[in-house]
Amino acid sequence: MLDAFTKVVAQADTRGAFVSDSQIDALKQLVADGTKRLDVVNRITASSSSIVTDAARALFEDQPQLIAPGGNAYTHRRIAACMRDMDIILRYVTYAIFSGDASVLEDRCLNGLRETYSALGVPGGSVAVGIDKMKAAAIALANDPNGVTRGDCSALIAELASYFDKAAASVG
Ligand code: PEB
Repeated sequence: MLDAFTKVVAQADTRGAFVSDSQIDALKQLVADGTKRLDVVNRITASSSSIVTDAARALFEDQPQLIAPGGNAYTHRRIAACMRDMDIILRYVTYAIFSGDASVLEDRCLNGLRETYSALGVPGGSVAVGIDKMKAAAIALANDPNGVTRGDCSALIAELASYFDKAAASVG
């Protein structure tokens, strides 16, 4: 598990080189934008349960076969497992945006998830749709200009989107 700083150190050390000017510039920018990053983490964290619940509800509306007899989310036990999975994935996305690096998400959440789902008969494509719905909600929240100093958050939002896309692609 790396963050934006340890990633740069690991890469430099692999080359046996000092940290380069361009790497330092990129990290300077990351520090300068640190408050925005923490705001994004805070906002998503504070609304995590509604992000998950709304996304699951919308997923089951779009794909009612999931909660019908024979569906992978049929019975409350499986609906609960499904919502728990979405909550776990969202939690790891917040860790990734917090650290500025995808490795925590990749190593601790997505690694082997496709195989787990295929063994359990969980339809990965449907999980990917659920992730996409969480992405839309999280981005709307992160991009909401109300109550914060306005500034350019486009790079941060693109980074956030990329973590959701990575999660969706790893199961879809
Ligand atoms: C991954 N999910 C399930 C299991 C595991 C995970 C390991 C099996 C054990 C259990 O039931 O608890 N666990 C989860 C995860 C991490 C982890 C992401 C990362 C660190 O440790 N079914 C659907 C929907 C979808 C779904 C499409 C969007 O129809 C999910 C939600 N996951 C789902 C369901 C089960 C499950 C388990 C329904 C239960 C399957 C079953 O018991 O038959």
